[in-house]
Amino acid sequence: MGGGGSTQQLSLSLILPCFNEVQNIENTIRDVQQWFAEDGVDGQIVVCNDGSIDGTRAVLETLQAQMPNLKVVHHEKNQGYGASVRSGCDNADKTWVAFMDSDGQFKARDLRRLLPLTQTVDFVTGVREKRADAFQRRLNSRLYNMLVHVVLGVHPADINCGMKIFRRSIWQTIRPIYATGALVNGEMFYAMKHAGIAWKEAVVPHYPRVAGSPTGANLGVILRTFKELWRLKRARGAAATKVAESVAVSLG
Ligand SMILES: Nc1nc2c(ncn2[C@@H]2O[C@H](COP(=O)(O)OP(=O)(O)O)[C@@H](O)[C@H]2O)c(=O)[nH]1
Ligand SMILES: [Mg+2]
Repeated sequence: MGGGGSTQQLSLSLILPCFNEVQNIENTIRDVQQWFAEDGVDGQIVVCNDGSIDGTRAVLETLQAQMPNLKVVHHEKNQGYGASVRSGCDNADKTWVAFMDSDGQFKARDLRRLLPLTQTVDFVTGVREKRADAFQRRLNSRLYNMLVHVVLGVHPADINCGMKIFRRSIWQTIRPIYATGALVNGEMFYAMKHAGIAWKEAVVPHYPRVAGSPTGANLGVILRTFKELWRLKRARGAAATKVAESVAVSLG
């Protein structure tokens, strides 16, 4: 099965934004490799290690020595989820680019749900079927989705679903300029809206985190989410570009 719907082999770079996932990253990478082998994918994995301080770097260096199709990009300091997705995509070499979380909450083989839709559009986004997260996290997300719908005028069902796939040829058009954090997805949808790029969505499973801690549980991240919401709200009514800019500044 090939991206674009042809029967030819799928050429895919899978991006894994990764921050302090020493307990998960190896399993996640091995699971991706297994799926590549099962489905005969011409696959590359690009991990963006975003300044991890928990030993993630050493694990990645060991795996890199064993896996020729594993590329690792390091940020010396933590720059945020959005910056990490961006660096990963900048380093993708294959025809299609997908990204998903490094913590095991998505499974690469579930990209099978998105792939058929790449026959007709160049960007497919996931919708978490039953989100395996705590109430507070889900509530934050719901408010965030509503606000981004209103302010940026884009309407995906699950903006920040961590599983997405797109044709690499559109990357320079959708590449986020302002967002270094969670707004990264909103900015991509906004860019697609203005460029007239069609997208579709597919339901994907979401699995509980089995090790490590979600950053969504940190007070700092919750406050940052609300700060982001507040900045967006204050900027409402201004040109959407200005909105993105102010949010990016607030995320600094
Ligand atoms: N690059 C980068 N990735 C991050 C950061 N925070 C979280 N992540 C990654 O983003 C993914 C989702 O993070 P997680 O903490 O599980 O958030 P949640 O599942 O939305 O609650 C995981 O793969 C994390 O390793 C960050 O500051 N930088
Ligand atoms: Mg998670």
